[in-house]
Amino acid sequence: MTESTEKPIVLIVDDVAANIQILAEALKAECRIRIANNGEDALRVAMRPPFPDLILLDVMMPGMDGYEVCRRLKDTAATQDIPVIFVTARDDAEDEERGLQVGAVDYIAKPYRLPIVKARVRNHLQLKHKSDLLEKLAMIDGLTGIPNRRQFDQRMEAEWRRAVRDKHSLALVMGDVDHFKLYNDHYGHGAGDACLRAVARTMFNALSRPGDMVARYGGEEFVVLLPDTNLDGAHKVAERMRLAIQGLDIPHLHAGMMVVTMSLGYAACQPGEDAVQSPSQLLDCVDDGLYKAKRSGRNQVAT
Ligand code: GH3
Ligand code: MG
Ligand code: MG
Ligand code: MG
Repeated sequence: MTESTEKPIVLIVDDVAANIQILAEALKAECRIRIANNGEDALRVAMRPPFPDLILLDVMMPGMDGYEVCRRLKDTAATQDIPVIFVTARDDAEDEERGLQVGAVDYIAKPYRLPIVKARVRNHLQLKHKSDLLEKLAMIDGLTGIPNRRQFDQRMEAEWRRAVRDKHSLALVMGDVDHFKLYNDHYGHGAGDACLRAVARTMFNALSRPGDMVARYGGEEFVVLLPDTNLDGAHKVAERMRLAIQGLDIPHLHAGMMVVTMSLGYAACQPGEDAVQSPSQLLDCVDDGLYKAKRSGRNQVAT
């Protein structure tokens, strides 16, 4: 489900319009209904956002049958987690077994009783909602609420492939809070946590494009992913972030400026056409920049 307040989307697939009608009528109070009259249409609807939260799928249809539709949904990253329930007149055990084998979560044979269909749909929608929530939580850093390293790694891989395909540049900024161990030692771990939250919020607010991303990479280290951005653009973002963090004016008696500051490295490359051959090599570059910024006295940016 995209929004917890929005009704879930259910796609009903059947070659007989009257069959769709019955199910749609039964579910429309609780769900937003999408329909498809054949397998090809079903795949088209299912593979475009907003994705359905559940699919009710007929087996026997002219052209592509329900088993094949299900198999293809399960083979596609964007749709493989959408629960599929077969609703079909084929009621022998072999058919049911086959339906479950191709990845359906449930199998309802006709004649069915509508209240039971509704209850099963509701149950599977609830499970889907919970697993969506868990997946989202697994991608978020618990302390700061921004994306975690796991989400960063996934986005990085995707943006790298996209940059190769579109011949775009790709840039990274890596920031590390200066003398943060001393900050914790002097102000306490609770204050340290609050400081990290403020730093995360500030970096997030310093992003300017919708495709940009800032993630918590490790303890007091943050990484910024900048698609379609060159070295000059990365330098600007890094410097904007450095100034914004210094501007927070968080007292830090043991830091050079007497306030919390950050050192940042930045790097950019042309994926597929460059000496930099992989996401991890670009990360090495940005790490080198960060190391340089630290060595040159902190509270600065370097590449
Ligand atoms: P430098 O300027 O060279 O980066 O020095 P530093 O002290 O920041 O670097 P160091 O890597 O030695 O210390 C990082 C500190 O960050 C150590 C650890 O206690 C603190 N830290 C890491 N994660 C968290 C966290 O989640 N909360 C708090 N409060 N502190 C954290
Ligand atoms: Mg049919
Ligand atoms: Mg560090
Ligand atoms: Mg540090």
